[in-house]
Amino acid sequence: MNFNRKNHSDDLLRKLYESLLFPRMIEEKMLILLRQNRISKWFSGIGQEAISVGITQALQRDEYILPMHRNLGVFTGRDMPFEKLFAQWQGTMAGYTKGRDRSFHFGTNEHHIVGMISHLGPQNGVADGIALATKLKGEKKVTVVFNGDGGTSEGDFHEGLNVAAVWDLPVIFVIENNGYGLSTPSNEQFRCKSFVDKAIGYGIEGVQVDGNNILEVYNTVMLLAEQLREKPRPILLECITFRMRGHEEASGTKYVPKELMEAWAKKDPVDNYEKYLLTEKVIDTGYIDQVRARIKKEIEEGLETAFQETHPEPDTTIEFSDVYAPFNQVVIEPASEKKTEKRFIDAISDGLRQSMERFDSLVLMGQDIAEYGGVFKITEGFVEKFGKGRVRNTPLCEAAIVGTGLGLSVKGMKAMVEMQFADFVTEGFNQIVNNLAKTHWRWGQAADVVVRMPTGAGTAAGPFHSQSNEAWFFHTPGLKIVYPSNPYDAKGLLCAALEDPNPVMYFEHKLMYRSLKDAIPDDYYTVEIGKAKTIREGSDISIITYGMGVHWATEILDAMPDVKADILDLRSLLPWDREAVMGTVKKTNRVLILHEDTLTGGVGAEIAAWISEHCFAYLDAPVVREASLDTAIPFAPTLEQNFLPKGRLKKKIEALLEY
Ligand SMILES: Cc1ncc(C[n+]2csc(CCOP(=O)(O)OP(=O)(O)O)c2C)c(N)n1
Repeated sequence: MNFNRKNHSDDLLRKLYESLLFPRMIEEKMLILLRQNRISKWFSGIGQEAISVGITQALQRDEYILPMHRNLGVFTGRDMPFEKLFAQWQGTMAGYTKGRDRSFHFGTNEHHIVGMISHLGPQNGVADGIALATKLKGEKKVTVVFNGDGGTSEGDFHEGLNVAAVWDLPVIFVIENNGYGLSTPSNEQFRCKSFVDKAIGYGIEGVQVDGNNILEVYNTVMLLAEQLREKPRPILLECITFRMRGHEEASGTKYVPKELMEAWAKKDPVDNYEKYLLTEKVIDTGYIDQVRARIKKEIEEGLETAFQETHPEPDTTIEFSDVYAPFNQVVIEPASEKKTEKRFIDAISDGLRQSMERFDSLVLMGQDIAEYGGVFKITEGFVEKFGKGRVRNTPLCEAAIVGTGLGLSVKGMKAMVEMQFADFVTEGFNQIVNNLAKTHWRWGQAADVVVRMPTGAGTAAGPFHSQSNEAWFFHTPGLKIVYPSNPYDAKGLLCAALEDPNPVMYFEHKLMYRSLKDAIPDDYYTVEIGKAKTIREGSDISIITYGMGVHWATEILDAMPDVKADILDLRSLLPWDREAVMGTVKKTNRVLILHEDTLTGGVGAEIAAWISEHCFAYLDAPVVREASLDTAIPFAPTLEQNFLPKGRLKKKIEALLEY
């Protein structure tokens, strides 16, 4: 192994040596503890330490790193208190996630680290967001994100690189090429000879290093980081290495040929560097013994503290209270009486524009939203007013963009992501349900992202441009969902969603865009999230609904003058207004829940279950639901109308009244 010390001081060389020893010695201890059954699982990075250590030491302390499960050297390199790290792995209260997530799945802004979720890939989009924030703020900083070679097959990897390339984001995408993805060798994972070749495809530079050579890693990253700080752009850094242990300890390494193991054992990053330093007389055996003894003591002390702790005493109130970032919405009334007639779509545009004026840190991202103004023209004229930095056309990559939104939040900014159609949210689903929704609860980081969802049928647009998919998100703790049915609420709820530091799914019905108008306040105002609104009052039955359901119910009831009904517009689905629901049930004793989404497992199912559990004594009839058919959405207008619930509503109301 060739080591090039350049003109590094002896002190620096020793510092790198010590930094290499930390993860190695902790791991050796962990393997013993595992055999003693004192810890439950361990993902080993033995043999790969030079990568994490070299990179972390080459960066500035406040530059973000997004490590994976084999990058202990990142954590030790940022001088995290051992006892807290151990507590994290043990799942105790003193860890970084209050016992809620395991191993390296946590972040800490104090140390500028954003740890992975189990899913391989999403970290790349988040890194883009952090890098975008540094760029927009004019900070000259680099962000580093880690990937395994296996993980590069994930779409998230591709999307993350592509966005960084197009936006010239200062991100170093590290690939630790260690020969296997779990048990599957590289030749069954990808066909490219080396990952630097992939860089060409993204129009970026690729650099390959010997990942077992600490000085090569360190020198390369020092140089790259300096360049990227001055001239922001992404770099793909391939580190050739080998995983000397199983994917996790229980899985073993039987599938690795013995000769391969032996060959790589000779390239051990710690042993080789130690030998080099001894030869160079930078260290001697006395120094090695003394450093090892000191580190051993630190590890033992940290462990002692961590082992004194037990698993957290469950407190359900606390578990719930951390689901959302704290936010007490203060409803803002319009400053004046001034009103202008606006279509639903103009109300959305107005709310977005005023929120951009209010929050300098708000960034809008979506396909075709810049000069073109978005396919529905909601952001028309925004580029002229706010500039291309804050109004960003994105490549077609919903996952990376939602991840970018989270990365912006990590840096204290706000993001709005426009799905071109709500249907395409499938491509960003993982980022929403696993990253945005869970991050605050896991390690206290707010995900200040609003995802706008042009939704709904009625335009004969077929199965993939018409879906109502709010129920997919309704089931996910950590998200909020709002769904306005009129221009006033459209503006007020959007402004409220953008104020809220939590991830909010904002559903906007395409059919309402140009068909609804109303005189709404010119000034900025907000509508309370979680608050339903009674649209019509009557004592015979309650129709609990939202979105288009409000208009269908109104139209059908207009044609049934003898029926006196409450129409309750939920407006927010997560959280939904239980008090208002109970109020109307108590009043009419007969409930019909109506929504455009398909019936099975829809929002109505939850509300019906809740009513039967909590309002049974007030019911004179079973709670009934009307919703779309349990099929995909058909294209032909006749079929589409048959699919939607409106045509069945009158009969359902009559049956409920007759019960
Ligand atoms: C999206 C996703 N699919 C599957 C897994 C299960 N899994 C965890 S690690 C792993 C292999 C990863 O290989 P690689 O990226 O090369 O990293 P290495 O473990 O070799 O460091 C797999 C399949 C996962 N965590 N995420």
